Amino acid sequence: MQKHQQLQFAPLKNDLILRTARGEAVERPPCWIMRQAGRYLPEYHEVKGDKDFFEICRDAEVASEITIQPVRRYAGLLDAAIIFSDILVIPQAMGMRVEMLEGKGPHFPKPLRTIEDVQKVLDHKVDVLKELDWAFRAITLTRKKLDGQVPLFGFCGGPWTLLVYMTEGGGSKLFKFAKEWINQHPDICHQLLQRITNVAIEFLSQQVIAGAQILQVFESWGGELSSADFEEFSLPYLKQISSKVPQRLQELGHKEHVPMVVFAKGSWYALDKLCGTGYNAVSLDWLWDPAEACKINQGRVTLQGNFDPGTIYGSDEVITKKVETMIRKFGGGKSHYIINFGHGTHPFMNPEKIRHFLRECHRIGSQK
Ligand code: 1CP
Repeated sequence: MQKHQQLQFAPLKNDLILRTARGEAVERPPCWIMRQAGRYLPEYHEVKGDKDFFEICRDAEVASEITIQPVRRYAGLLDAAIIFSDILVIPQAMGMRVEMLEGKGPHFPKPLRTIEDVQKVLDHKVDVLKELDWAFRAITLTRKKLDGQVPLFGFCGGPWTLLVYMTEGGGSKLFKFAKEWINQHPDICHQLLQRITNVAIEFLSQQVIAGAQILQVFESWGGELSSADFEEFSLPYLKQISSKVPQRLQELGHKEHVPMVVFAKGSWYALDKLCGTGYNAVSLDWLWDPAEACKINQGRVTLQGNFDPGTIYGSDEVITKKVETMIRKFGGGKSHYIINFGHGTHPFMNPEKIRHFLRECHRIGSQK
């Protein structure tokens, strides 16, 4: 067993999201927003300038500043921070080159196209602590700077979503390469998914050791799989992550329970199974009618979501009305509910509209 000394941090002043994720009754639903740090905030662009995206992720001082920016701007309105990083740091740790093209998104100059390409990745031994040491340093520094204001999320990409990026070489519309891989070479895909899963388990566990207090797994391309393929190529790996991270944390001497959230965007057919997969919370995209999702969940887990991010382009009145409906349909928000968007913020969003959204979530969520 690895010897490990637990880091000491300031006590939490706001543990609302942790209590909610554990299923406790709460005074109001906690709020945070996927991609709350970054592109829509002028203060992010000021700090980023023309620096490379991954360069700023690796700079603990800058990454922690960007993580805290929304917490500072929306003082008292956000109940969690999420570390500024990206899901693609796992493929990087596995030996692949990933660039972030300005205005275009992620780009892999050498995506996995042949069996030999995959074999090379499988042969590459990954030392998570060494390869991702910058991520742990950024988390520890952020946790110190947060000084207990709100809990800090660690995260990673779901194994299937990472396989998509590694084979497609970037974002995709048709998923031609990923679909070729799973339909022509399912066995080697399983080997790759297993390897990604192993790295993800160690990465998430070490994020907690570094200071993360809650974890989210982003299976953002879940909805590109059929129900049967989701069961084969995504669900078993998501399940391993939720069961093995707590085991690994025990080995590492971490005593507190760390809530885990899963977001499988578009995988509506899998909600019932996801509610029984060992995660404390399941995040829903905005296509869900919350009442339907609650019916399927039957109180097993905390649900998170699912405001249509596009509503932020509407008037304050429309935002208020839709917040009201959402909270009501999630059962009023006094337990088993975390407010979030159904997906991330967009670069063009007006930060003041987001403030209105958060204020209304607090006001309506606090009503008796
Ligand atoms: O507040 C935060 O959430 C910041 C941390 C964060 C997270 C959790 C970033 C910063 N990215 C992510 C996760 C992430 N990255 C996901 C899962 C969540 C989701 O579905 O949105 C995905 C799919 C990515 C991949 C990625 N990284 C994309 C999507 C491209 C595509 O295929 O459609 C893009 C554009 C990025 C770059 C990126 N990551 C983060 C930011 C702020 C940016 C934009 C960089 C910039 O323009 O400055």
